[in-house]
Amino acid sequence: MTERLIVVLGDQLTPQISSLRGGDKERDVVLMCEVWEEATYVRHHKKKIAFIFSCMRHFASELRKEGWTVDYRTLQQTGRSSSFTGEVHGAVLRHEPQRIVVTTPGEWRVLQDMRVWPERFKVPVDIVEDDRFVCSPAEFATWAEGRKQLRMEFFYREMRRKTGLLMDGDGPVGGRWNFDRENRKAAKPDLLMPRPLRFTPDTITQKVLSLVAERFSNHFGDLEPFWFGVTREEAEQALVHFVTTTLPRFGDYQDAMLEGEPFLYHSVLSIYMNVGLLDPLDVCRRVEAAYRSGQVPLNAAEGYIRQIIGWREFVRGIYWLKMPDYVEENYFGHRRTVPEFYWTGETDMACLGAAIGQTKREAYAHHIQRLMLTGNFALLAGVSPQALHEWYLLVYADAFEWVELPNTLGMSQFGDGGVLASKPYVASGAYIKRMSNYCASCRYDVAKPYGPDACPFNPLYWAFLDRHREKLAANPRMAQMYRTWDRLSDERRSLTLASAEVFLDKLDADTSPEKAAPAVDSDDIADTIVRLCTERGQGKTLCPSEVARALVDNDDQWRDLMPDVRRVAGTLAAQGRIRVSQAGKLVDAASARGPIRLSLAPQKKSRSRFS
Ligand code: FAD
Ligand code: DLZ
Ligand code: SF4
Repeated sequence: MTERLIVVLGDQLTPQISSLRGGDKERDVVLMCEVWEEATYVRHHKKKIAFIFSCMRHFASELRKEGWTVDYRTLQQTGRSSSFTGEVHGAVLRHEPQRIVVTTPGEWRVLQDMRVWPERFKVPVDIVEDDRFVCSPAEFATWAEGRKQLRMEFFYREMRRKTGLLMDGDGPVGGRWNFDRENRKAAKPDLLMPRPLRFTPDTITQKVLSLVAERFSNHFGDLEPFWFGVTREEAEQALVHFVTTTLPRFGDYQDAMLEGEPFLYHSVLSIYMNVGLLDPLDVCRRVEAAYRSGQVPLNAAEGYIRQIIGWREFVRGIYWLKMPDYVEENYFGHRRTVPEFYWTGETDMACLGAAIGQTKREAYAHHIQRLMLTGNFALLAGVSPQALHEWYLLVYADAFEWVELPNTLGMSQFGDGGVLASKPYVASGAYIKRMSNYCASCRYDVAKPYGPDACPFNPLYWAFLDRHREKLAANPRMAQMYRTWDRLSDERRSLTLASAEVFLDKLDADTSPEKAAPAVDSDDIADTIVRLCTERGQGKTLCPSEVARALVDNDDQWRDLMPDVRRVAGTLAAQGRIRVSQAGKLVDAASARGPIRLSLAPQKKSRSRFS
């Protein structure tokens, strides 16, 4: 009989991961599974699925070489309706383990599913901490407690002290914690650009590429050329390549953007760190060593280390501190759907065309493109942070909810009202012109403030500030912008606002009706829930997606309606008209994460069954 069934997920590909550490190669079985639900709960970029599946298959063979018994289930074996829970169930039947061990997943949704496993499988489940981070969620919560504001810079100093990275006794090396002032140079096209290391797909990767091409052809993005590393050795080579060729200028050009240069001086290592092929702390130590041996300047080393032990750790702390409510936050009440061109890359705006085009090709855009191009535009245009969150989660190969959600909803959309950022990251075309060379080849004129040829970022920027004055004017960091806006003539202001409106109307008209966010009345949702539950019959359940699909007759729209269906279901449950359950237990529709089921409220005599 198997002692432990050790479940290893697609972003837990670290031989020393906590779930494996206490394991026994003679008596335990490792379960790894490619499952449909993980690949499709958002329609991930084809390259991302291929990357994860190939890394998983290589990791399984690495574990087998080390003597582990691995029960690896390919997508061909698990099939179209597979999920983690279904696969673990199958493995429990096959191996009859005495307990299940798994490292805490990176998504709240998956953790909620796991919490049901003990009762479902009648086997104890140890969900052990993911200690591949410098700061645990508990430590972050302690740090955050009692603070009026959570600011990365102060958290980062703590992490420097804790790790000893770039420390000189009790103080920072070089006398300053942060060398960002030196890191805002605009890149010149004639600079000699390094490129991330590329790898040729081996036979395992080639098989995965065929699988993804066959099964996920309707997903976003280009599958090939596929050049990501998929093993620990390849990730290590990519790290060495970065430190020796690219890191020296990472700091200088961290905020720059350049036409035809998707990677600039960025490391393209997040994919490897996020799935577990590189240890983030080890990466930082190697960067520090490069500084201490004189290979790279301090502004580069400090800037890079701050991204990892500062931002990466900080956003994870926020995620676990604020979930599950965080994902629903929408400070500005933005409702617009993701513009059509975010899916096609076809736009006259040269900067966005470049960022989205490379996102399609590479499943990668660097930070400033994500923040100041696609993020900035979406915020100015009033795109729903939830819709945008889904977009970012599916388009980037490094996107896992713990890191993507706080960056999107918090940093980029200010959807949390300032938990993560002290002010919205919004900018007009002037910023983009300063930091890039996109404007030179754009059909729009970055110098024009309004009118049909004006750079759309310009009127949208002022219209955004004007629209949200009540929420933003009191923020001291925004005061100067409001003063500038108020100094403009009435005529100039109204021409600017009109220009923004014309642009947004056109944006809406260009968004295909299939993708437009459905507007369905709450009463209609309530009627449909009750009707479908009644049709299904007493004691039978249905999925909220069935309600959403019944309300909109389009394959893409129903997802956008899901938050509303859950909200209305919660109201109906509070009124005692229906019940909302998860794995047979009554739950609160608003706070429950993971799949819920709806059913008619039981008649009085059967009510005791659930009490
Ligand atoms: P580099 O520029 O070389 O930076 C070095 C490393 O620092 C990265 O590999 C990454 O591990 C870390 N890092 C840098 N900035 C951040 C940050 N803000 N948060 C967390 N880690 C950071 N990063 C992800 O890993 N996954 C995501 O899904 C993700 N979504 C984002 C969404 C938005 C809207 C924004 C604005 C940022 C997002 N980021 C995300 C952060 C950042 O853009 C990426 O980490 C970075 O672009 C990855 O490329 P790189 O490895 O070349 O990074
Ligand atoms: C993202 C992803 C995808 C596409 N597929 C799988 C999979 O088939 N099997 C798996 O174990 N993990 C996958 N993942 C990663 C999981 O979604 C990830 O573990 C959760 O998002 C938790 O971070
Ligand atoms: Fe982007 Fe505006 Fe410049 Fe065009 S003019 S590239 S839209 S910032």
